[in-house]
Amino acid sequence: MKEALQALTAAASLDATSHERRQANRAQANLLELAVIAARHRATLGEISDAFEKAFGRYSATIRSISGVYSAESMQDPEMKEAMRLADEFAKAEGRRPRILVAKMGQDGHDRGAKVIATSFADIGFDVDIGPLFQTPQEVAKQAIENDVHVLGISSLAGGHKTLVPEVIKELRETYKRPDILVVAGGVIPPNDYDFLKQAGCFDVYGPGTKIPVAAKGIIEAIDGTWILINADVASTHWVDP
Ligand code: B12
Repeated sequence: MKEALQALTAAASLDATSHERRQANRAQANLLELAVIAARHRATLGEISDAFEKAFGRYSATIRSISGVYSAESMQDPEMKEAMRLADEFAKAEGRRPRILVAKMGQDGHDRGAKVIATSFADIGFDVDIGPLFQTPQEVAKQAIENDVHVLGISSLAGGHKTLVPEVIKELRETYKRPDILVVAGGVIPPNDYDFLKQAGCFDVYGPGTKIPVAAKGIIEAIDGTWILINADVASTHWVDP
């Protein structure tokens, strides 16, 4: 297996060099074939990826979000107007807009929901940060702290929510002592798991078909003091309506 992986890296390294060498190499080495050979020698997908990474480096997706699309469609929606009004009021009272980090963790590459939320929440009046794909809970918590967000919004569509969401909450609470950062989750999460996530400290879960202004309104109300977190340092959260 070791030799098969080395052969893969060597061929990939040639491929990653000059155009001329690449052309010459094309005639000699088929990277897919070498990857299949490595797999037949019981190399894992991770080991095959590592062999490529040595030659090509790690791919980093650039996440772009655009503004104005959602508001252009929904300006007349009374719920949208209400959510925008709340965001403006929050900004007046707090001196800054409600700020959210929309994050993706684990091996989940479904980023459309995260982009929809990031774009529409920005149109509603949030300051929005959107994290890269494939982050660890530790990286996400660090980014949330560095960006000084009010809310961490996790988008999860690949079944990692029961591990990753509690881990990021633990990181915020135990490493950074920041139980005040509200954590919400969204995406394809079985409704049977909602209570588990809430017990772990998630404020709410927003599944497929979520009405965006309704979610935005609920989140602003949660962070502007309408709801008070009274028992943050235990595993479950308790909210009271004053
Ligand atoms: C599009 C899609 C893909 C695309 C993703 C493209 C992309 N760049 O996002 C592609 C083709 C790449 C893909 C690949 C795979 N997919 Co897919 N995919 C889907 C599909 C059909 C739609 C997801 C989507 O984009 N919806 C549209 C967005 C706007 O909706 P949304 O994300 O749900 O977001 C809304 C709410 O959930 C909420 N929300 C979401 N996030 C957040 C965050 C916050 C903070 C808030 C407040 C709200 C919120 O608000 C949004 C607006 O209402 C779903 C099935 C489905 N109907 O959901 C399967 C689905 C998610 N995929 C699935 C699977 C299994 C895969 C693959 C593993 C398939 C495979 N064997 O290769 C791979 C995994 C790739 C990877 N590394 O993750 C499964 C996941 C099952 C699970 N949860 O365990 C699903 C559920 C299909 C199924 N029924 O089996 N997929």
